Amino acid sequence: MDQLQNTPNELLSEEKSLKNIALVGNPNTGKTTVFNLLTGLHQKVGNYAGVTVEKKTGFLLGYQKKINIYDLPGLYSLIPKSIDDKIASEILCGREDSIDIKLIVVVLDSGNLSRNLYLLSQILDLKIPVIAALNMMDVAESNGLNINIKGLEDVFGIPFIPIVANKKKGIDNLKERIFRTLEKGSIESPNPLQIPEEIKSAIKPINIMIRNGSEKADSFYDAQALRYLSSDAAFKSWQSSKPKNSDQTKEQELLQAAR
Ligand SMILES: Nc1nc2c(ncn2[C@@H]2O[C@H](COP(=O)(O)OP(=O)(O)OP(=O)(O)O)[C@@H](O)[C@H]2O)c(=O)[nH]1
Ligand SMILES: [Mg+2]
Repeated sequence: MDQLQNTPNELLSEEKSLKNIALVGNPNTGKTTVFNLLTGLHQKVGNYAGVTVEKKTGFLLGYQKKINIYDLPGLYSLIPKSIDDKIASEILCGREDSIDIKLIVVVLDSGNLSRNLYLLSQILDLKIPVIAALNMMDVAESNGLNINIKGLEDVFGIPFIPIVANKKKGIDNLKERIFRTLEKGSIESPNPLQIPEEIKSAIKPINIMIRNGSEKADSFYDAQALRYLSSDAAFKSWQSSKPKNSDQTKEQELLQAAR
């Protein structure tokens, strides 16, 4: 039989229908080390923050369908404070709507859990399936930390998979969990941020303003709106990421009205 050739349009639609996974986490938690193990690629890793400065992509090894993995620069919060933070947060928060992320693997530094869990809690508001990779378990162990994995799973309602990425430990487990989640499609975060109705309606205009047409979960934009309301610096960071011709006076008025 003749080899079938894809037309450019078919290739484009194949590209669009690809499932995407994003590797996200604080700087220097081992995201690229995990990315290299999942894709077989050899992106640069290094023992200091900011080694990955732009998004990189590769295909997930061992799964029956073609899955795209994004290795994103590290970030501390979905309210970006630096250019590097912005790359990852804009992909996750919907400015780059062409990338439809089906699963987020949050790579955590187990030796620095409390700081790392702050970002995880923000990511859960996105209502995209999340798996937490508890990386650097060797560091946690040598620091005498005994992490209660079951307790974390109960509180956050997502799987926590212990790994030591630079020793390739736990990677098969992580892969298996990724495959299973991709098959299942969706998970609900059992502990969403509960916002009373009267607050929700007060922040609605800000939700609409910052979502800017994006289809992402309402709960995420409600949570972002509350962050902007509680911090002028966060709101200014959002304004600075927008085109200069936006109506900043109107935006400021909306914020004041909700306060
Ligand atoms: N001890 C230990 N070191 C690890 C582990 N996983 C990765 N590393 C090391 O941690 C350092 C950072 O790894 P990267 O994969 O570059 O981390 P990253 O999250 O991509 O970093 P940025 O791109 O800068 O945000 C490297 O020196 C890795 O070899 C682990 O489980 N234990
Ligand atoms: Mg990296």
